Amino acid sequence: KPRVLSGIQPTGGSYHLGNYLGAVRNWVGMQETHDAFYCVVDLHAITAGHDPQLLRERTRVSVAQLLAVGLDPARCTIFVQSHVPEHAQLGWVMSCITGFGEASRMVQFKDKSSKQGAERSSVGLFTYPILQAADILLYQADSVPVGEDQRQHLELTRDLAQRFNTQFGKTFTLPQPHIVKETAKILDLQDPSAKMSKSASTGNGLIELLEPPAKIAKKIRSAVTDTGRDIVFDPEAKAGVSNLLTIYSALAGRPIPELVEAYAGKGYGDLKKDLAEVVVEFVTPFQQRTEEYLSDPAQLDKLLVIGAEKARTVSVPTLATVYDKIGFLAPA
Ligand code: AQP
Repeated sequence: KPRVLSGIQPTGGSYHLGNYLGAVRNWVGMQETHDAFYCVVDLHAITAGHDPQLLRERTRVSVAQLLAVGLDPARCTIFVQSHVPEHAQLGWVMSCITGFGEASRMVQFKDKSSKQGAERSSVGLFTYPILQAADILLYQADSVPVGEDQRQHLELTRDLAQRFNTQFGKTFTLPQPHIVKETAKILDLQDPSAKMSKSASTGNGLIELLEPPAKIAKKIRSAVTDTGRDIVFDPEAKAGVSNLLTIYSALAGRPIPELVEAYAGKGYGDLKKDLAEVVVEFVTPFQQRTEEYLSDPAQLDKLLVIGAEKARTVSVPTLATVYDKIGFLAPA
Protein backbone atom coordinates (compact mmCIF):
# COMPACT_ATOMS: atom_id res chain seq x y z
CA LYS A 1 0.00 0.00 0.00
CA PRO A 2 1.24 3.53 -0.65
CA ARG A 3 2.11 5.50 2.45
CA VAL A 4 0.31 8.61 3.65
CA LEU A 5 1.29 11.10 6.35
CA SER A 6 -0.50 14.17 7.56
CA GLY A 7 -0.69 16.23 10.71
CA ILE A 8 -2.79 18.79 12.50
CA GLN A 9 -1.87 21.27 15.20
CA PRO A 10 -3.51 21.07 18.60
CA THR A 11 -3.97 24.83 18.56
CA GLY A 12 -7.42 26.25 19.20
CA GLY A 13 -9.91 24.35 21.29
CA SER A 14 -11.47 22.64 18.30
CA TYR A 15 -10.97 21.83 14.66
CA HIS A 16 -12.81 24.16 12.35
CA LEU A 17 -14.75 23.43 9.18
CA GLY A 18 -11.68 24.24 7.05
CA ASN A 19 -9.47 21.75 8.88
CA TYR A 20 -12.18 19.13 8.58
CA LEU A 21 -13.24 19.61 4.96
CA GLY A 22 -9.80 20.55 3.65
CA ALA A 23 -7.82 17.83 5.35
CA VAL A 24 -9.08 15.54 8.09
CA ARG A 25 -12.12 14.28 6.21
CA ASN A 26 -9.86 12.98 3.48
CA TRP A 27 -7.73 11.18 6.03
CA VAL A 28 -10.64 8.90 6.84
CA GLY A 29 -10.94 7.43 3.34
CA MET A 30 -7.19 7.12 2.99
CA GLN A 31 -6.87 4.86 6.01
CA GLU A 32 -8.48 2.15 3.83
CA THR A 33 -6.36 2.67 0.73
CA HIS A 34 -3.04 3.66 2.28
CA ASP A 35 -0.64 2.77 5.03
CA ALA A 36 -1.67 5.86 6.95
CA PHE A 37 0.14 7.86 9.63
CA TYR A 38 -1.64 10.79 11.23
CA CYS A 39 -0.11 12.95 13.89
CA VAL A 40 -1.09 15.72 16.23
CA VAL A 41 1.81 18.08 15.71
CA ASP A 42 2.48 19.53 19.13
CA LEU A 43 6.04 20.58 18.26
CA HIS A 44 4.51 22.94 15.71
CA ALA A 45 2.02 24.21 18.27
CA ILE A 46 4.68 25.90 20.42
CA THR A 47 5.98 28.15 17.63
CA ALA A 48 3.73 31.09 18.35
CA GLY A 49 3.37 31.17 22.13
CA HIS A 50 1.17 28.82 24.12
CA ASP A 51 -0.09 27.83 27.53
CA PRO A 52 1.36 24.46 28.71
CA GLN A 53 -1.76 23.24 30.53
CA LEU A 54 -3.96 24.23 27.60
CA LEU A 55 -1.64 22.51 25.14
CA ARG A 56 -1.87 19.27 27.12
CA GLU A 57 -5.67 19.45 27.14
CA ARG A 58 -5.90 20.40 23.49
CA THR A 59 -3.64 17.58 22.44
CA ARG A 60 -6.11 15.09 23.91
CA VAL A 61 -9.06 17.00 22.44
CA SER A 62 -7.32 16.87 19.08
CA VAL A 63 -6.85 13.12 19.26
CA ALA A 64 -10.45 12.62 20.41
CA GLN A 65 -11.66 14.57 17.38
CA LEU A 66 -9.60 12.43 15.03
CA LEU A 67 -11.29 9.36 16.46
CA ALA A 68 -14.68 11.05 16.31
CA VAL A 69 -14.39 11.73 12.57
CA GLY A 70 -13.83 8.03 12.04
CA LEU A 71 -10.11 7.37 12.17
CA ASP A 72 -9.59 3.90 13.53
CA PRO A 73 -6.35 3.05 15.34
CA ALA A 74 -6.70 -0.48 14.01
CA ARG A 75 -6.56 0.83 10.44
CA CYS A 76 -4.12 3.70 10.75
CA THR A 77 -1.42 5.00 13.05
CA ILE A 78 -2.43 7.93 15.24
CA PHE A 79 0.26 9.53 17.36
CA VAL A 80 1.57 12.69 18.95
CA GLN A 81 4.60 14.21 17.26
CA SER A 82 6.62 14.84 20.44
CA HIS A 83 6.30 11.14 21.37
CA VAL A 84 8.47 10.34 18.37
CA PRO A 85 11.83 12.09 18.90
CA GLU A 86 12.99 11.41 15.34
CA HIS A 87 10.85 14.32 14.10
CA ALA A 88 12.97 16.89 15.90
CA GLN A 89 16.15 15.01 15.05
CA LEU A 90 15.47 14.86 11.33
CA GLY A 91 14.19 18.45 11.50
CA TRP A 92 17.69 19.56 12.49
CA VAL A 93 19.31 17.69 9.60
CA MET A 94 16.80 19.17 7.17
CA SER A 95 17.42 22.67 8.47
CA CYS A 96 21.09 22.21 7.62
CA ILE A 97 20.32 21.62 3.95
CA THR A 98 17.75 24.44 3.68
CA GLY A 99 18.85 27.82 2.41
CA PHE A 100 17.98 30.82 4.54
CA GLY A 101 16.61 32.59 1.47
CA GLU A 102 14.57 29.54 0.56
CA ALA A 103 13.00 29.44 4.03
CA SER A 104 12.37 33.18 3.87
CA ARG A 105 10.10 32.72 0.87
CA MET A 106 7.46 30.76 2.79
CA VAL A 107 4.28 32.78 2.69
CA GLN A 108 2.76 31.19 5.77
CA PHE A 109 5.56 32.65 7.88
CA LYS A 110 4.94 36.03 6.32
CA ASP A 111 1.22 35.75 7.12
CA LYS A 112 1.65 34.42 10.62
CA SER A 113 4.37 36.87 11.56
CA SER A 114 2.66 39.87 10.01
CA LYS A 115 0.91 40.88 13.22
CA GLN A 116 3.90 41.03 15.54
CA GLY A 117 6.54 41.37 12.80
CA ALA A 118 9.29 38.94 11.81
CA GLU A 119 11.65 40.52 14.33
CA ARG A 120 9.45 39.41 17.23
CA SER A 121 8.48 36.02 15.80
CA SER A 122 10.17 32.87 17.02
CA VAL A 123 12.84 31.13 14.97
CA GLY A 124 10.64 28.05 15.40
CA LEU A 125 7.83 29.73 13.47
CA PHE A 126 10.35 30.55 10.76
CA THR A 127 11.70 26.99 10.53
CA TYR A 128 8.26 25.37 10.89
CA PRO A 129 8.12 24.23 7.23
CA ILE A 130 11.49 22.50 7.62
CA LEU A 131 10.22 20.49 10.57
CA GLN A 132 7.11 19.76 8.54
CA ALA A 133 9.31 18.41 5.75
CA ALA A 134 10.98 16.14 8.30
CA ASP A 135 7.54 14.97 9.54
CA ILE A 136 6.70 13.82 6.04
CA LEU A 137 10.04 12.44 4.88
CA LEU A 138 10.55 10.43 8.05
CA TYR A 139 7.71 8.15 6.97
CA GLN A 140 8.68 8.00 3.28
CA ALA A 141 5.18 9.25 2.55
CA ASP A 142 3.93 9.01 -1.03
CA SER A 143 1.00 11.29 -0.41
CA VAL A 144 0.15 14.12 1.98
CA PRO A 145 -3.52 15.12 2.27
CA VAL A 146 -3.64 18.83 3.13
CA GLY A 147 -5.45 22.05 2.32
CA GLU A 148 -4.31 24.52 -0.33
CA ASP A 149 -2.40 26.63 2.22
CA GLN A 150 0.13 23.82 2.58
CA ARG A 151 1.04 23.53 -1.11
CA GLN A 152 4.15 25.67 -0.84
CA HIS A 153 5.39 23.70 2.17
CA LEU A 154 4.95 20.50 0.20
CA GLU A 155 7.03 21.95 -2.61
CA LEU A 156 9.78 22.77 -0.13
CA THR A 157 9.55 19.22 1.22
CA ARG A 158 10.03 17.80 -2.26
CA ASP A 159 12.95 20.14 -2.94
CA LEU A 160 14.66 19.11 0.28
CA ALA A 161 14.09 15.41 -0.38
CA GLN A 162 15.51 15.78 -3.87
CA ARG A 163 18.50 17.75 -2.60
CA PHE A 164 19.27 15.21 0.11
CA ASN A 165 18.95 12.34 -2.36
CA THR A 166 21.30 14.03 -4.84
CA GLN A 167 23.85 14.93 -2.23
CA PHE A 168 23.88 11.77 -0.13
CA GLY A 169 22.27 9.09 -2.28
CA LYS A 170 18.66 8.00 -2.71
CA THR A 171 17.07 8.06 0.73
CA PHE A 172 13.69 9.77 0.63
CA THR A 173 10.49 9.17 -1.28
CA LEU A 174 9.29 12.35 -3.01
CA PRO A 175 5.81 13.03 -1.59
CA GLN A 176 2.86 14.30 -3.60
CA PRO A 177 0.39 16.74 -2.09
CA HIS A 178 -3.14 15.35 -2.04
CA ILE A 179 -5.30 18.45 -2.27
CA VAL A 180 -8.98 17.99 -2.99
CA LYS A 181 -9.80 20.96 -5.19
CA GLU A 182 -13.41 21.49 -4.15
CA THR A 183 -12.67 21.87 -0.44
CA ALA A 184 -9.01 22.94 -0.53
CA LYS A 185 -9.74 26.37 0.84
CA ILE A 186 -12.76 26.96 3.05
CA LEU A 187 -13.21 30.68 3.57
CA ASP A 188 -13.88 32.81 6.60
CA LEU A 189 -17.66 33.34 6.82
CA GLN A 190 -17.27 37.03 7.60
CA ASP A 191 -14.37 37.73 5.26
CA PRO A 192 -14.61 35.46 2.22
CA SER A 193 -11.36 36.88 0.86
CA ALA A 194 -9.46 35.01 3.60
CA LYS A 195 -9.25 31.34 4.53
CA MET A 196 -10.96 30.12 7.66
CA SER A 197 -8.20 29.81 10.25
CA LYS A 198 -7.85 28.82 13.90
CA SER A 199 -5.62 31.77 14.67
CA ALA A 200 -6.61 34.43 12.15
CA SER A 201 -10.40 34.03 11.95
CA THR A 202 -12.40 35.29 14.85
CA GLY A 203 -15.96 35.37 16.09
CA ASN A 204 -18.53 34.79 13.45
CA GLY A 205 -16.07 33.96 10.66
CA LEU A 206 -14.96 30.71 12.25
CA ILE A 207 -17.05 27.57 12.61
CA GLU A 208 -15.51 25.39 15.28
CA LEU A 209 -16.78 21.84 15.26
CA LEU A 210 -17.01 21.69 19.04
CA GLU A 211 -18.92 24.89 19.69
CA PRO A 212 -22.61 24.79 20.65
CA PRO A 213 -24.73 23.86 17.60
CA ALA A 214 -27.07 26.80 18.15
CA LYS A 215 -24.13 29.16 17.95
CA ILE A 216 -22.90 27.50 14.77
CA ALA A 217 -26.34 27.83 13.19
CA LYS A 218 -26.41 31.53 14.09
CA LYS A 219 -22.99 32.11 12.56
CA ILE A 220 -24.04 30.47 9.32
CA ARG A 221 -27.23 32.50 9.18
CA SER A 222 -25.16 35.67 9.57
CA ALA A 223 -22.51 34.73 6.99
CA VAL A 224 -21.48 37.54 4.67
CA THR A 225 -22.78 37.11 1.15
CA ASP A 226 -23.16 39.89 -1.39
CA THR A 227 -25.77 42.36 -2.48
CA GLY A 228 -27.04 40.17 -5.33
CA ARG A 229 -29.89 37.71 -4.99
CA ASP A 230 -29.05 34.73 -7.17
CA ILE A 231 -27.61 31.59 -5.71
CA VAL A 232 -24.90 30.74 -8.21
CA PHE A 233 -21.49 29.17 -7.85
CA ASP A 234 -18.94 31.80 -8.82
CA PRO A 235 -15.94 31.83 -6.46
CA GLU A 236 -14.51 34.97 -8.06
CA ALA A 237 -17.55 37.23 -8.11
CA LYS A 238 -19.56 35.61 -5.30
CA ALA A 239 -17.01 34.23 -2.87
CA GLY A 240 -19.33 34.19 0.15
CA VAL A 241 -22.24 32.32 -1.45
CA SER A 242 -19.87 29.98 -3.26
CA ASN A 243 -18.16 29.14 0.04
CA LEU A 244 -21.55 28.26 1.56
CA LEU A 245 -22.37 26.07 -1.43
CA THR A 246 -19.00 24.33 -1.11
CA ILE A 247 -19.59 23.55 2.55
CA TYR A 248 -23.16 22.43 1.85
CA SER A 249 -22.14 20.18 -1.01
CA ALA A 250 -19.31 18.55 0.95
CA LEU A 251 -21.34 17.88 4.09
CA ALA A 252 -24.58 16.84 2.43
CA GLY A 253 -22.90 14.87 -0.35
CA ARG A 254 -24.87 16.76 -3.01
CA PRO A 255 -23.12 18.12 -6.12
CA ILE A 256 -23.02 21.92 -6.38
CA PRO A 257 -25.01 22.08 -9.66
CA GLU A 258 -27.80 20.12 -7.98
CA LEU A 259 -27.87 22.60 -5.10
CA VAL A 260 -27.85 25.57 -7.47
CA GLU A 261 -30.83 24.09 -9.25
CA ALA A 262 -32.64 23.31 -6.02
CA TYR A 263 -32.20 26.90 -4.81
CA ALA A 264 -33.12 28.61 -8.07
CA GLY A 265 -35.54 31.41 -7.26
CA LYS A 266 -34.89 31.14 -3.53
CA GLY A 267 -32.97 33.62 -1.40
CA TYR A 268 -29.69 33.59 0.50
CA GLY A 269 -31.70 33.29 3.72
CA ASP A 270 -33.15 29.93 2.61
CA LEU A 271 -29.73 28.61 1.69
CA LYS A 272 -28.22 29.69 5.00
CA LYS A 273 -31.08 28.27 7.03
CA ASP A 274 -30.81 24.87 5.35
CA LEU A 275 -27.02 24.84 5.51
CA ALA A 276 -27.19 25.64 9.22
CA GLU A 277 -29.31 22.50 9.64
CA VAL A 278 -26.89 20.40 7.62
CA VAL A 279 -23.92 21.56 9.70
CA VAL A 280 -25.78 21.04 12.98
CA GLU A 281 -26.73 17.54 11.88
CA PHE A 282 -23.07 16.83 11.26
CA VAL A 283 -21.60 18.36 14.40
CA THR A 284 -24.13 16.98 16.90
CA PRO A 285 -23.06 13.31 16.72
CA PHE A 286 -19.45 14.40 16.17
CA GLN A 287 -19.52 16.30 19.46
CA GLN A 288 -21.06 13.36 21.28
CA ARG A 289 -18.39 11.00 20.01
CA THR A 290 -15.62 13.44 20.92
CA GLU A 291 -17.03 13.74 24.45
CA GLU A 292 -17.13 9.97 24.79
CA TYR A 293 -13.48 9.61 23.82
CA LEU A 294 -12.51 12.44 26.15
CA SER A 295 -14.31 10.83 29.06
CA ASP A 296 -11.59 8.17 29.17
CA PRO A 297 -8.24 9.98 28.96
CA ALA A 298 -6.33 6.91 30.16
CA GLN A 299 -7.62 4.97 27.15
CA LEU A 300 -6.64 7.83 24.83
CA ASP A 301 -3.16 7.93 26.31
CA LYS A 302 -2.82 4.17 25.92
CA LEU A 303 -3.76 4.42 22.30
CA LEU A 304 -1.12 7.08 21.82
CA VAL A 305 1.57 4.88 23.31
CA ILE A 306 0.72 2.20 20.77
CA GLY A 307 0.58 4.81 17.99
CA ALA A 308 4.03 6.15 18.83
CA GLU A 309 5.44 2.63 18.94
CA LYS A 310 4.02 1.92 15.48
CA ALA A 311 5.30 5.24 14.14
CA ARG A 312 8.77 4.52 15.48
CA THR A 313 9.00 1.25 13.57
CA VAL A 314 9.31 3.53 10.52
CA SER A 315 10.89 6.69 11.91
CA VAL A 316 13.80 5.00 13.72
CA PRO A 317 15.17 3.15 10.66
CA THR A 318 14.70 6.23 8.44
CA LEU A 319 16.67 8.41 10.84
CA ALA A 320 19.38 5.73 11.21
CA THR A 321 19.78 5.66 7.42
CA VAL A 322 19.95 9.45 7.29
CA TYR A 323 22.54 9.64 10.07
CA ASP A 324 24.63 7.03 8.33
CA LYS A 325 24.39 8.75 4.93
CA ILE A 326 25.47 12.10 6.28
CA GLY A 327 28.45 10.55 8.00
CA PHE A 328 27.54 10.49 11.66
CA LEU A 329 29.59 7.89 13.45
CA ALA A 330 27.26 5.16 14.68
CA PRO A 331 27.35 4.76 18.46
CA ALA A 332 29.39 1.64 19.19
N1 AQP B 1 -9.60 27.13 5.58
C1 AQP B 1 -9.10 25.94 5.27
N2 AQP B 1 -9.60 25.26 4.21
C2 AQP B 1 -9.10 24.04 3.89
N3 AQP B 1 -8.13 23.41 4.59
C3 AQP B 1 -7.63 24.06 5.66
N4 AQP B 1 -6.68 23.73 6.56
C4 AQP B 1 -6.53 24.73 7.45
N5 AQP B 1 -7.39 25.72 7.16
C5 AQP B 1 -8.08 25.34 6.05
C6 AQP B 1 -5.94 22.46 6.57
O1 AQP B 1 -6.08 21.88 7.85
C7 AQP B 1 -4.92 21.09 8.11
C8 AQP B 1 -4.42 21.31 9.50
O2 AQP B 1 -4.00 22.64 9.65
P1 AQP B 1 -2.98 23.04 10.78
O3 AQP B 1 -3.51 22.66 12.09
O4 AQP B 1 -1.63 22.53 10.45
O5 AQP B 1 -2.90 24.58 10.71
P2 AQP B 1 -3.09 25.61 9.56
O6 AQP B 1 -2.94 25.04 8.20
O7 AQP B 1 -2.25 26.79 9.88
O8 AQP B 1 -4.61 25.87 9.82
P3 AQP B 1 -5.24 26.98 10.69
O9 AQP B 1 -6.61 26.59 10.99
O10 AQP B 1 -5.07 28.29 10.04
O11 AQP B 1 -4.46 26.94 12.04
P4 AQP B 1 -3.59 28.03 12.74
O12 AQP B 1 -4.39 29.28 12.64
O13 AQP B 1 -3.41 27.52 14.14
O14 AQP B 1 -2.33 28.11 12.00
C9 AQP B 1 -3.90 21.43 7.03
O15 AQP B 1 -3.85 20.39 6.09
C10 AQP B 1 -4.46 22.66 6.39
O16 AQP B 1 -4.11 22.77 5.04
